[in-house]
Amino acid sequence: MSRERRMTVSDLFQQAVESIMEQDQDKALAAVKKFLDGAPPDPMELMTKGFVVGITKVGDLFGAGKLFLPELMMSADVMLAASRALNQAMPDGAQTGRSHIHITAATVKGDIHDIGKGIGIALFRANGFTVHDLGRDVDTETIINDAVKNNSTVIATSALLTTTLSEQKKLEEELKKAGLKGKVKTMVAGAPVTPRWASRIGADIYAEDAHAGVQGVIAATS
Ligand code: B12
Repeated sequence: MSRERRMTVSDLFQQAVESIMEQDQDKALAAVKKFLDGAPPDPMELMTKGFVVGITKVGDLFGAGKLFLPELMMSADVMLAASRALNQAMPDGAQTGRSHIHITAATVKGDIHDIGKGIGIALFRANGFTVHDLGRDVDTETIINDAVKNNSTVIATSALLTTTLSEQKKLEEELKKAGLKGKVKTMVAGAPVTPRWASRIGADIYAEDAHAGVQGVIAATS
């Protein structure tokens, strides 16, 4: 890749960051289009090096009381539009021979954050897994029922609030009660989730990010 090309790509990362901070959907989608026009080997790179950086900055400003909920919501909307546009460019995982591996995915009860889950699911699908996306604010019983119905190999949950982390613990407890612990592997993810939390509650896989999630499923099934 030439030096000039590298500069262009890093300019697009910067444009993506700014689009989230400025709540500017046109700017975001223009960055996506320009990025995809360059036929990047990893379409998600614009997400991780651009949009995620932007939403993290917005979250920090919100946490510090320098930005308010309506702006946070508008930034999140821009983020979701960018995610959808990038997801469409993800490779089709049909040729991988992994479609028999089912994953039940959800954001836990009480939590409506689903941007990270969306990225995780896009990568799971691009890697050939069959994903049952239950959405957000999903209770434990619904998650377990879906995993049983679809004979899922992995249940992946996302929690973004310190107050909803306990739902991941509850899932482990309910799986134990139902005699399913070990039969279906659990993956925990979300910004406040740590390897320590995962091991404390007895989760099988900790996914720091979407790529780690894919590697975790591959390791659990090979
Ligand atoms: C966007 C956002 C929102 C949006 C969510 C929109 C949506 N559709 O998701 C909106 C505006 C709705 C929102 C609402 C709220 N939010 Co909010 N939000 C955020 C923000 C800024 C970004 C989250 C995000 O999408 N990050 C980008 C993604 C990519 O990161 P991620 O989710 O961590 O995902 C990565 C990994 O964790 C992992 N991953 C995550 N899930 C999964 C799933 C799978 C399967 C896999 C494989 C991997 C994976 O992979 C991803 C990267 O590859 C965070 C700040 C932050 N830094 O986290 C605050 C934040 C989480 N929110 C916060 C708060 C307080 C709220 C509200 C309570 C605000 C309010 N007063 O109403 C409400 C909660 C509503 C509810 N009941 O859930 C606090 C939480 C504080 C705490 N200690 O719990 C934060 C930390 C902001 C802050 N600094 O104070 N929020």
